[in-house]
Amino acid sequence: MALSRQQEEEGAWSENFKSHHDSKPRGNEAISLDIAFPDADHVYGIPEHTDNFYLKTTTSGEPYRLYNLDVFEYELDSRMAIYGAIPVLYSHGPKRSAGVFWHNAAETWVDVVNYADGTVVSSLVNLVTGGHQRRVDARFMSEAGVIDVFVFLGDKPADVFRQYTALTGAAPLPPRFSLAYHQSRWNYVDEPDVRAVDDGFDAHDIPADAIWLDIEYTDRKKYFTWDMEKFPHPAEMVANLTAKGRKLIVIIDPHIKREAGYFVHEDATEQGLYVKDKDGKDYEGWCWPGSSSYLDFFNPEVVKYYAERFQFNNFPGTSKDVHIWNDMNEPSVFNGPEITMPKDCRHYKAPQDGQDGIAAFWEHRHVHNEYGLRHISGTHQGMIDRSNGKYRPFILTRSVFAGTQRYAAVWTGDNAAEWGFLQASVPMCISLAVSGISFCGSDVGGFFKYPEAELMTRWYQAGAYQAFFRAHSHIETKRREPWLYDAATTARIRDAVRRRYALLDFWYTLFYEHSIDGLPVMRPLFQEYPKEQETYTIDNEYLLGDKLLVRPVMEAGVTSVKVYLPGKESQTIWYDVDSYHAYPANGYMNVDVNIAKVPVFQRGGSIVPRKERVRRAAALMAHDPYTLVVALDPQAKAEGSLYIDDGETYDYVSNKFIYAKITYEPAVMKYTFVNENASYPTRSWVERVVIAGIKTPPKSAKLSQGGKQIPLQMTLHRGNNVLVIRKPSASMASPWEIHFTY
Ligand code: NBV
Repeated sequence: MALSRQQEEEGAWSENFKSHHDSKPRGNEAISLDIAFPDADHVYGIPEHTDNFYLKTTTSGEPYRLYNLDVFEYELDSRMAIYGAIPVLYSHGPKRSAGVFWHNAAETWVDVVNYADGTVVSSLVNLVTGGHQRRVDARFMSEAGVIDVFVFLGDKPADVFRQYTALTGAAPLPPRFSLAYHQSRWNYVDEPDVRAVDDGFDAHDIPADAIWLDIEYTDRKKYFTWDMEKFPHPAEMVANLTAKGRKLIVIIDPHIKREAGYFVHEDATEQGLYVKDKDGKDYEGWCWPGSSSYLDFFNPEVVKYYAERFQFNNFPGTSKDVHIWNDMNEPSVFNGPEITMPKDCRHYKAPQDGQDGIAAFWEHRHVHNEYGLRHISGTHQGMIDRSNGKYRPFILTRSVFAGTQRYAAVWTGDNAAEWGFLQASVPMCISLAVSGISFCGSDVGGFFKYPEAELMTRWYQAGAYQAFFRAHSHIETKRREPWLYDAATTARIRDAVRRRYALLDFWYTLFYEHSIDGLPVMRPLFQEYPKEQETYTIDNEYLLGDKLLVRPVMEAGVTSVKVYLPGKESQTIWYDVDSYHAYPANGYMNVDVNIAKVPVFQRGGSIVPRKERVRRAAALMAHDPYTLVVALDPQAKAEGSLYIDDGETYDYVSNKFIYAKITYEPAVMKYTFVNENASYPTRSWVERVVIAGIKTPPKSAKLSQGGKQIPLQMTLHRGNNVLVIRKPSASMASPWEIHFTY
């Protein structure tokens, strides 16, 4: 039976969704494109989902959905939309890599067919093509917009990952403290509570760099204000923290309480700064503060107004050491369709000739996935302006779009204290990392529910090797600061956090290098070993730069885990970082693990800088001495790098930093500067050089620096082929060499 015109157009010109109505003023605008990836074994990307890192054929079930949503208790192993949407997809196979960036911020769905999956479609094709065919097809479908597609071609994954960040930007160098450990909770309830948590870290000898305040610090969810009963002296509270080198991070959500007398609401109403509803009136939704409206960050006037709110005199109690957390910016609207803003809301659009009526504004439908990006870019602007461009801001965002990395770090939202969520944190962060966002982490311990000691321990151990390392928890869960567990668990958490601090300068160097080359910091194995097909589906281990391989223990009660060591063809050696025991790359091996063990391996051929003195916070370690761990390759060579600056200002832009290359070969180890006229007055020095995998130990070693020659002491640990040069005392402020004789 033929459909009537009215039936045919059902949903085309307006649509009802539960109790919501979408007026669809432009009617249907959907666009779609099919893309084939010949010679591809797998495709990756299009975060944010909880599925595996490699994408699966979607012929059964739903496509991957990209629509930024505040999903309550999101599911694991799912293609459902959650907080972030980055429409970039990569393919890879032994022959080549490719990428496609579908530049569209409207609701998007992506179907995937991998011909190797043995689905109906692919088996038909296989029948026609006569057997296994390496090919993946993808179909991008967006609800609105134009087709604006970028294609990246390369021999290997790094080529295409780099092209994507060349297009959308690499993360700028973050302030150094932000790579250290963060302590958060919804909520630290008042000033004495913040004080007690801060002191707790000292009392238990656990380093920490930032304490976080969630929404309850505000005067009834009015951002840029304080609850003056619970937080009567914010400036003093901040000063207490900064005296120990620590920072405060406060939340600022994008919804604004509609309350007479609240300055932001009054200004926004008077100056027309809110997102409009379909009829052009200020849109009113429901969020934490009750009735709320939403700043329209698409309007440059709004960004200007909002950025000014971060001026120190506009936000009393804040200083350069107060950084910002932007949550709920999908945006989350409790009474909106799918807990977000109606698609027919209106955003500002720059005036252009001849545009009136519906062409004069952006429908929310067109720009939905970009709302959070605009929010954080306003925060970023405000934080730079508040110090007249002197200090680097740190921002954490939940909503994500292409380009988010230029402004903020990302966390994976409201997970739960379950092993599955710990496991999901790795593929989620690698997927974000190849999509530009290296600065990623999950709520350590899980947001909902309570982690028992083993899960908590394993989460800290895993978090210590993820870029963004923050414990956080729901307001209704039992308190779980590290010392609230039994003494043995507290000790293991302490150990995990200290492991992070020991590697802080390594992390900082990786992020500096990322800002230059745009490559993921936390990277999938196949990025470095693109020909090794076993690596294509590994997403429970990853590399930090090209130097450390991490396989966190993410399973309950295990006494051994399988670790894949890549690089057989190039005869790579991997050194266990705890024992310096050398393992040849030979695919999978079993590694025994007790509750204290975190399987981490250093690649032979690399040098990793460490700082091993324990302090309360990163700032206090700035001038501490280094231990350089040299892991030898089969030719007894290695190289690494080190970046040093003041950790917080933009002075590095005018060359006030040291970017050093460190090389080792049997005759000489060298520390040289890569940046010409490098200048940063570091007081750091080398307190130890550890050389792992030494076959022929030298008889003597001599440091030469600034025209002086100093003989050095060495100890050989025969059992594990490790040579330790004790106290070379070379200054890191100028180049040096250590010469060996045999
Ligand atoms: O601001 C409260 C929470 C926050 O702790 C969490 O990290 C965010 O993801 N926020 C969500 C709002 C409500 C959560 C149920």
